[in-house]
Amino acid sequence: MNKCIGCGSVLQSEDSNQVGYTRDLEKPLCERCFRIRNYSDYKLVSNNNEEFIDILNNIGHKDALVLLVVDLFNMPNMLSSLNQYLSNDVLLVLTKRDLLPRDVYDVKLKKYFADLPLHIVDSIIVSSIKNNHIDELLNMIRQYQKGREVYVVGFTNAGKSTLINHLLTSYTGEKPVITTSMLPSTTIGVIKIAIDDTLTLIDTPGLLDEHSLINYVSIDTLKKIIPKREIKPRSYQIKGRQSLIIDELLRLDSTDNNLIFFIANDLEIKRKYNNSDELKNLCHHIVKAHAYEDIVISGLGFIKVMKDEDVDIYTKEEVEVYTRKSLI
Ligand SMILES: Nc1nc2c(ncn2[C@@H]2O[C@H](COP(=O)(O)OP(=O)(O)OP(=O)(O)O)[C@@H](O)[C@H]2O)c(=O)[nH]1
Ligand SMILES: [Mg+2]
Repeated sequence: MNKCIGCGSVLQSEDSNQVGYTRDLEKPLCERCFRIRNYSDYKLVSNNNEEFIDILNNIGHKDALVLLVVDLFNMPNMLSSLNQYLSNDVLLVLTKRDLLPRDVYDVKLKKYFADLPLHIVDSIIVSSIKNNHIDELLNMIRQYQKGREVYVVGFTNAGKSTLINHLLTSYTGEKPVITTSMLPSTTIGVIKIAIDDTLTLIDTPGLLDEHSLINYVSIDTLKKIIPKREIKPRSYQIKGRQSLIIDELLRLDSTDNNLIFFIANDLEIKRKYNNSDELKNLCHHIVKAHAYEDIVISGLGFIKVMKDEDVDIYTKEEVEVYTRKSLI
């Protein structure tokens, strides 16, 4: 039973619509990985969380160190639910730091996660793309490993495989092995990557956040909503009643407030002063936001609210909209 070295799926040549498909079982990569790597041709696979949860439960029953990788820009609301599966020592790796404004204090970001109901031995803020704090991370892994296996877990798209590739290329000089992409469920099975004789990192498929917008948009839209550079916060002084509209994705109605949007720079925000019906066909949420809270639109970003207000939000039905204490 051969496995694809890029995504960890079991290679098969029977069904081109299933994961692991290849015409040539002797080749190391499945067709989907080959196409992502060579043509940036992304193919969405449908997945459910059952297998992922089995993997997490298995890890939870071992004396292993867990690196929990969290995307600082797009962290899921149900992060704390991971405590159902993981009783391990957890090293919290907050990644994609490059996407948040530089002037935010790292201490503040770390403090945000202080109450996570997991056995967190330490935490670190990194960026795989910008190579920030990767040496410190490796030192921490070695410090807390204590001869145990090291599993890299988290939600899909958090950047787990990118981080492992980065550690691999930095410390061994080898080429990246694991397939990465902006699509959910890129990694399908468990993949072991040896960094040296004493350290092997075990990549795992990410849990799906079924409430995230990334599951419900086309690949072209996905390219726009996933930020590639540091996000420039966009501030809107709302005088009277106004609507702010982002593509076909979101409408926000607010009165006399000050709102700061943290979304990808490529997304245009249109301001409307008249009471048009644009996007009112989308699912309506009345969000009770308090001053200095974020309204989070799962998968799209967040909006910091400066005054208490019941804000009207219209977005796709499947997408979760909620408030949290402000991250920034
Ligand atoms: N800006 C930025 N993007 C990153 C960083 N790390 C990963 N990414 C991007 O995040 C996306 C997802 O990365 P992956 O490494 O495939 O994520 P994953 O957690 O392995 O996802 P699954 O395999 O689906 O569970 C890719 O588009 C990466 O380029 C980072 O430090 N900064
Ligand atoms: Mg992956």
